[in-house]
Amino acid sequence: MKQYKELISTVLEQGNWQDNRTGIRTLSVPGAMMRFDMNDGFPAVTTKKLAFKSVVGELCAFLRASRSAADFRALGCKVWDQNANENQQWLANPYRTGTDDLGPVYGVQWRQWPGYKLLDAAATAQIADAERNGFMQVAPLVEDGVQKVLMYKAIDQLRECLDTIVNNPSSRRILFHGWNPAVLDQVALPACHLLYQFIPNATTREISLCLYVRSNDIGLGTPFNIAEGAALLHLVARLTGYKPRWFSYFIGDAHIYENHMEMVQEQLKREPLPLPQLQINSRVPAFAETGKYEPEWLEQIEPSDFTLEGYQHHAPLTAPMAV
Ligand code: UFP
Repeated sequence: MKQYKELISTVLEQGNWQDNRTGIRTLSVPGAMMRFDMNDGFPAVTTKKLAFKSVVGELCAFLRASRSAADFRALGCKVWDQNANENQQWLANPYRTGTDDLGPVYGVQWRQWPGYKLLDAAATAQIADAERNGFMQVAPLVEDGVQKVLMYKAIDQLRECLDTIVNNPSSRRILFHGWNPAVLDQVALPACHLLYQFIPNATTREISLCLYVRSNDIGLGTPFNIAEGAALLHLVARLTGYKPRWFSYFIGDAHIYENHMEMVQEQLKREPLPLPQLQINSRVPAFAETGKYEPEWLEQIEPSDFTLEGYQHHAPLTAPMAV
């Protein structure tokens, strides 16, 4: 995780102070990138302790399309409590359904993106094709004097990625998106890590992931998000018969909060330690061994199915999260 230290140094040396909605200033750099080779080990931060249980808890909750902080807590992840119940803007949002509700955050978009089509009622071939593709007719309506049919499908973007990795690995369109403009006003937090693209190589049997994060809190968010993306890459690789390889991590607004300076400075003094290995429980079938494609493990996997082996780290460091 030398690259994490380099990112901290870059922001400290080249960053500019910026104001933002949280009221806590940040030192920010517009655009940063890191690339991790999974052959070097699992990219867990070593200059402090990674909250690994919370990382895999959140990942499992996303995979189950959870929208309640209670579901995240039940899986071992408390990081959503503040966003659900302390952010004044969210508390006043008419779409919030009650305590712990987060709205249709990440996982809902990953697994149940609300997709609509408005088709001419006369275009029967189009309607039939949409129905074959899983869309259903929800309502007839008239637009500009033309009779139309409104169709709906909850799109499981992640499942479609896995299907494509298995059936058409040379595709350069294997991606899922968390940024749904139609629901930005309905969520406790618009997606930060938002564009995931898988790149399998059918010859080497290696699979890589490119992730774009629009806004990243380098002190607290970045180590968490790197580990979560890498764990997802390992899981997808296992379920589709590939070996995880490169994880490229792109950041838009890369920032360090003013009250995190001590935490990051302390890490610059520490030497990175050898990386651990990620193990996924053998009960989760490896396609490469069984020859059976079982994508339903996406929602069946438990946080306890992920283990970090040989994780060495320096003393834990904490700092307040800006909400
Ligand atoms: N943030 C992350 N990673 C996440 C997440 C949030 O770094 O996974 F959900 C940070 C980035 C930023 C704040 O500091 O939370 C979100 O604020 P904004 O929406 O104003 O960018």
